[in-house]
Amino acid sequence: DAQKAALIEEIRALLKQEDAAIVAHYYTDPEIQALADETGGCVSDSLEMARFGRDHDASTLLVAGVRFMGETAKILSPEKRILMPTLEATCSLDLGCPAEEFSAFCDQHPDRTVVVYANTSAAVKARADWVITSSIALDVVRYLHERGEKLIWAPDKHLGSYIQNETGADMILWDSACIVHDEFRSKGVEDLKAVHPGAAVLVHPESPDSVVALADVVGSTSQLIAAARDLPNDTLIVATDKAIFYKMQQEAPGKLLIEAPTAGNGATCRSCAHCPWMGMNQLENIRDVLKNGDQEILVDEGVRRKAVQSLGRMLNFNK
Ligand code: CIZ
Ligand code: SF4
Repeated sequence: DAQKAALIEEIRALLKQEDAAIVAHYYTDPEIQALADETGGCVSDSLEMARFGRDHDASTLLVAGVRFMGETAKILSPEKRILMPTLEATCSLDLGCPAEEFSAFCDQHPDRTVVVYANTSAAVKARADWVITSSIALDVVRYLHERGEKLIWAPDKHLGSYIQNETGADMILWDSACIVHDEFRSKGVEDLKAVHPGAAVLVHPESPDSVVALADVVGSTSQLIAAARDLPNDTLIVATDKAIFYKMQQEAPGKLLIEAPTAGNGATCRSCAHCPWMGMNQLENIRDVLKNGDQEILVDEGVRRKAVQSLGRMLNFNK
């Protein structure tokens, strides 16, 4: 509508004026992803977001996603101004792994290499030896396992357990979960498969083991989007945040995409397959932060210097 078109025009002008680029995650609302596409920004998974942020020449990055993604951008590009639509957008995995408690836990296992998921605070990344995203997790853990290293893994227990099963690595798992993916249930996926016997099942590894066990493809958001495009199946059952359907449907036109059921529905589920923090990113607060510059990500320089090493290992990792 006309009001929205005017808002988008206003944002476009502000992006130019502020020398800013937008990078948005696949779980943000479709209109945010469309905006990032339209304005020459980038829509991607968290590894690609990190690379885009580091390599783009804009002096301001507007990170539409959740806080750890803004912090990662700041860690990799300290000279850039990093803005977010709202600093209140966090993640249950980040919340579930407080830095002091985690550091004390690592101290109890000094012989173990500390590997953490990108979905953590800057301080947790600073304590880690490696930071990894879901798109590169298996490759890195396989490599460390082959070198005989024993690991601490944090914070997502489902992703950790999936990696452990796939690689056979010796891993102690931190006990935390994503409130979105933790709600998928194998029963619901099995029922859907009975109705659509030709369907392929695509699962993000933050989902419970019993759901991962039913998957034809397990992967990060960008890996699942590629699978939706490349698989021969016309029908796909997808267990991840439903905002991914925007990009997935573009990449797999004509295919039937079906949401995997969550444990609850409507009034009873915590997230109903859409991350409440990703949903805090809106056109209005994108406009506001470009005007006011108030929701800026800052990271302590001592923390940043340590975190850039563990993140750098991932970015420089070659299979
Ligand atoms: O927050 C998530 O669940 C992420 C980072 C997913 C992904 O694979 O990009
Ligand atoms: Fe965190 Fe889950 Fe939201 Fe991703 S979808 S930001 S893992 S709570």
